[in-house]
Amino acid sequence: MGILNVTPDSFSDGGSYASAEAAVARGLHMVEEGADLIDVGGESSRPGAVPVPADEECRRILPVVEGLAARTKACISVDTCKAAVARAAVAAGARVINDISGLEDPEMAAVAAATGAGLVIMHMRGVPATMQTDPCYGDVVDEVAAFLGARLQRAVRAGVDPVQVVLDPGIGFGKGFEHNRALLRNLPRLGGRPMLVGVSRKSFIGRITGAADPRARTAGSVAAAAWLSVHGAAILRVHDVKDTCEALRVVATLRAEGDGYAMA
Ligand code: HH2
Repeated sequence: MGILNVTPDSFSDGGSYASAEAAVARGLHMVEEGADLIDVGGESSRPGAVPVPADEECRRILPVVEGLAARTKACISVDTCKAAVARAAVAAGARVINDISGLEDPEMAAVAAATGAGLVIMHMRGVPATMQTDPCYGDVVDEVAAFLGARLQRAVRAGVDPVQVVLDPGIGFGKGFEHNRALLRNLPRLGGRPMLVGVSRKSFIGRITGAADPRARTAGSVAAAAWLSVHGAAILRVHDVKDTCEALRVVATLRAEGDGYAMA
């Protein structure tokens, strides 16, 4: 899943696209580089970010979703917490709703049920404005698993088919370094649906590699993606599509059986 933020303030790629055409071109480029999904977002969720009104979010994303839908068969997802924005984006051609709030908007599950769109349910503790202020858990893996299970049930009660749903531990969303590490090491414990993970260029990576600038975190992000691809992640949300796809191809080749050699 390639990240396409049409925001002025995203932590890594904010303000990168001066026009909808430039954003569409970037999305198409990520498809050429190997992305199966393009995640279009119009509201930053970086720590401390302030909410964006629905009409402004629509103004930012709809021309990009429409432009991409007209020009690629790749799956377009919309990164939004608002049911009204999700509904408009699906009408414009998005096929997946990526809800980082995990269904806080009471109408969100109904939009997925009515449209049949894929639904990413992510765990977040608190809201972006305050979520990194001393997050505390007992057992973070148990608590996130319980939250994701409960929100999956909420979706099913609203008429969503479980096969529409992908779950996400929400790396960096109301979690400290050790919380993130525990979640990444325990993806199979987090629920009965495929897992999406977004760790690309986040401060979790910078804390390990020492890279303060998010754009200098590519190697660390690719290493994490490669590791996650063999430890329970089904979808990886990334900025650096080409590098990640190359790493995943190497991992897949090394894992493939049939060459007559046993694993040591
Ligand atoms: N992370 C971000 C945004 N959306 N969606 C899912 N499902 N999982 C994630 O981990 C996730 C997400 C934050 O990253 P980014 O979009 O690069 O930055 P910003 O929120 O500043 O726009």
